[in-house]
Amino acid sequence: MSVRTVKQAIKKFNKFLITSHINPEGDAIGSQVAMACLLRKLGKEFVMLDDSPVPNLLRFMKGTEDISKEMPHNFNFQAVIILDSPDMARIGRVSEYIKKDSVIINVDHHISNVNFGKFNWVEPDFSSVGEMIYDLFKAFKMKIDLDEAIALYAAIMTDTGSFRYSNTSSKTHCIAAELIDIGVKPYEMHSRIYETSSIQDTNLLGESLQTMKLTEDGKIAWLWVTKDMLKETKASLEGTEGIINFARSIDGVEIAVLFRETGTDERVKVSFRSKGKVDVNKLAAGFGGGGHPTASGCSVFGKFEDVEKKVLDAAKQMLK
Ligand SMILES: [Mn+2]
Repeated sequence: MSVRTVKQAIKKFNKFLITSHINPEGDAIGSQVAMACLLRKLGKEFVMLDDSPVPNLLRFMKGTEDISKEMPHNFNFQAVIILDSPDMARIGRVSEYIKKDSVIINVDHHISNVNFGKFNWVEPDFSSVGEMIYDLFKAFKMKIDLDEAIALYAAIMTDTGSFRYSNTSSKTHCIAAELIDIGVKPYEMHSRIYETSSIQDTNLLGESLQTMKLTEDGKIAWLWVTKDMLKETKASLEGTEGIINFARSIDGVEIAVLFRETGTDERVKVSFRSKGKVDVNKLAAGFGGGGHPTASGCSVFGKFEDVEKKVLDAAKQMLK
């Protein structure tokens, strides 16, 4: 399905629920608020509802203050727009409000998307859902205002790693250029999103880097964030997001792996990054996770050493 299908679907309904995935980042939040602006311009009613709170560093985007954690009373939506989520599990407890007969409009760019909606617009070649929402504005021939441009730019910038990852296309840059012409200031956006880490988060980075190891051939780099490190440094979980990039940035590394001990159970959150030769979406899928060919993740139960060995063995297998 294409942008046109989603346009037709939106035209049909008047009351929408908009949501995105748990632990949202720039693309999830930016595309949600931009989507909300578009619906408002079309004269539609909507509620934005997320499982997780908006990360503090993304609250500068206008509209984020309208993202609620609870469903308002008497809001009977006719359709739900789910953004940046490959499956229903990713939206967390928001799925409790979605009934069997609810009309779902699924807008996503994950190659692992399972087409769970009535309307499915899935574009694995797009850098971000932000890029897709941009196309939706164009399909409706709607003008993009500065606040919307900021949200779309934040979405695109986050998911392309500041226009560095292999998902960055000439179209991505053309869209960015247009958003800049509307008034977005790239240095300001970069500073707001990437230069706001705390001393605690930076100390955690130091601790985690100490654990970095390389396979003998230098193609896999991995590192850990443990519960003890989080406790010691008083860092936030949000502060662990960029750590994996340090493993990926080593010359010769094809696969970077970050192991994070998060909850109280024996669950390890595993993130993967690839420089492009290895499809880490497939690697994550082997453990029940998913994502993109160059960025993916999964959760693995078990003892630390066992999880590490299992995951690294699978990664080595992928390189063969
Ligand atoms: Mn995304």
